Amino acid sequence: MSYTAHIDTFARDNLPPRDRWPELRFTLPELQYPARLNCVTHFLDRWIEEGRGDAPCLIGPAETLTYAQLQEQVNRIANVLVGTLGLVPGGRVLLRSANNPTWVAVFLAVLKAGGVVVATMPLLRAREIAYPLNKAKVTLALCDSRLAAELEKARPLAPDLKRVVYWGDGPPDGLEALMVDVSPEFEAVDTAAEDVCLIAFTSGTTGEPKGTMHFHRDLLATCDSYGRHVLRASPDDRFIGSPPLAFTFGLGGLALFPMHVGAATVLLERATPDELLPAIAKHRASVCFTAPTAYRAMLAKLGEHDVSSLRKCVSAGEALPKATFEAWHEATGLKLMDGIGATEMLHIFIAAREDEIRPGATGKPVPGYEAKVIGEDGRDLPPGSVGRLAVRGPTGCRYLADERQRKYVQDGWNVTGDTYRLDEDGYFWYQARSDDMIISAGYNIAGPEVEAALLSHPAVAECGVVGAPCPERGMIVKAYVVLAAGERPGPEMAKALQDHVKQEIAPYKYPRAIEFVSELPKTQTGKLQRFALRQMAQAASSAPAAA
Ligand code: 3UK
Repeated sequence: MSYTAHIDTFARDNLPPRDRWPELRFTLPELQYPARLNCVTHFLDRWIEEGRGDAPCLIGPAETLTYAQLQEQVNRIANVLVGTLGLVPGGRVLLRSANNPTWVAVFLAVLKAGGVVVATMPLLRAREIAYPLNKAKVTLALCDSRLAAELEKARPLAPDLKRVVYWGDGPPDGLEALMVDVSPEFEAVDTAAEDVCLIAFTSGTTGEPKGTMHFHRDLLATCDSYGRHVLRASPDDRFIGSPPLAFTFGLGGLALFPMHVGAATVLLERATPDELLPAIAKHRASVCFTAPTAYRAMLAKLGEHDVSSLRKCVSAGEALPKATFEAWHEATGLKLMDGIGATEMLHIFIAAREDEIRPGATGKPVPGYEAKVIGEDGRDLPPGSVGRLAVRGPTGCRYLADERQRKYVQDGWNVTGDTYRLDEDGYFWYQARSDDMIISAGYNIAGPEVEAALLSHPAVAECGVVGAPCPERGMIVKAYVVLAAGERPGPEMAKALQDHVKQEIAPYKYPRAIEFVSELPKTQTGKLQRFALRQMAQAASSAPAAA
């Protein structure tokens, strides 16, 4: 066995066997890493050593932290984790909060102490929080006190969770109180480049979310590939955006990329398009990360805000429609930078720098990555054909104890589940998701999970949930519902079912459209035909609106 700093070896023990990993390739000089590294040294400690400790780092709702101030907080939290809370290298820590400076400080502290962060989306409900707690065998949670209710509800469902420390409203045993009496110094644990430091959960198409495991090296590799070669930010930049830090799109765009170049980042707890625009103006932000639907929504209100500070706008999470690219260019003079990323890959692997963008295409493989289009049989397809996207590079998929590893990684390549076309010039053109995932306003939503929530309502006999096309959100969640005998269809029933789903699972997953039907299309073996439902949804949305 190679070197590890982990004393608790759960994460390492539950990596897939090495022969099922994707081939990891380090083809650029900047992707050559030593066998031991703690990425926090590069993201944080380096800047203080280089005399740049007074540069602004995190701009939050209440406070701005310089790199030196953040380092002190990180060190104190790391001392609390190790000294007071008994974290050992390799131990998993659940992190739960909206985007704010404390999220970043706790994240870096866990990594500096050799621990593993398990991040959860702030909107998740108790059952959805319990799943990663149990799957990753988490014993310790750090949580914003404003999100205490659902975590407390999750506790009886997650027996391994022994201790929860809250921050925010100053309880006597809260994080702030524990930080007072500890040292502001902490030496980074000498982790291996391949020690796991992050388990990020994806929402699966069927059933359970998948835990993707990332190493210290991966967090640097995404910065040395996409960050360095495509984004090309400078220390003077101010980053801003909407994705949760618990989603790797947000982690990279709002924490890793800025800190890798010593820039500042504005962290907004709420970042709807209506909130993002004034924040860009107020903070004179220069680099923005959000979903294509948010750019589309902001377009209508651009005139009311001064966004002249913007220099680079990154769009990811779902395909960027050419019309949105063109309208944004028209309105701001800026070219939206589309990029496809995935939780499994950590961040973006196909994109284009501004001067190489071809509107409508996602781009070319990010330096350090290779991509190709393959057929159903796994063989390479020539340019022009439509097929399955396969990629490889310095990062790649390693699921936590999950058989679906065999599906995502084939012949050493990551097969993302997307359908693409490669053109003669090497540009990749997105076609569709190959599977059932509904991507609505940048969120991934699994139909079966919404179905399960609907079915727990007594009035629902049967249901099927698919994505229906929507100009604003890309897709909306649409439910086809067969009611139980004696129940009356209508707007009141639809509203009751929507409210019910919002109570059961994260509210953003609720079905925005509900259609009552007398039966669902089924296969001979009794299985729901999603394909047929999608066709119905498609036909309904393209039909002229009923008078
Ligand atoms: C889809 C896109 C077309 C695609 C993500 C940037 O979205 C991210 O991660 P997820 O695991 O979903 C991955 C899937 O989302 N997708 C993402 N970006 C695009 N489709 N054009 C795009 N530009 O189906 C992909 O397989 O939620 C995005 C960085 C980090 C991320 N985790």
